[in-house]
Amino acid sequence: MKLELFKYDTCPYCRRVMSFIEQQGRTDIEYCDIHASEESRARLVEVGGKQQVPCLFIDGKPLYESMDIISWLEAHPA
Ligand SMILES: N[C@@H](CCC(=O)N[C@@H](CS)C(=O)NCC(=O)O)C(=O)O
Repeated sequence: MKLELFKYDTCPYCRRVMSFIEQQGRTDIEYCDIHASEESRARLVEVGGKQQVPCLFIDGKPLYESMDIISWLEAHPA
């Protein structure tokens, strides 16, 4: 399963998700920083329909909302 987290580092909701990922110790998530990469920002808007972060792409399917992302990660450990 391919997991990509669209984020930027000063976003508190992104930090919440990233802290959870660190706590879980999982390394199967690729980070896509929408402030560092115009390609990532454009892909988020194109696929997700909006620029809101955090957004977890699960095999290319977008999941928004930090608490929903955390719940999904909790239910699907690496
Ligand atoms: N309820 C959302 C809030 C996310 C949110 O407000 N993200 C901000 C950045 S900190 C954002 O992307 N704002 C721009 C937008 O919504 O287009 C969550 O918990 O993930």
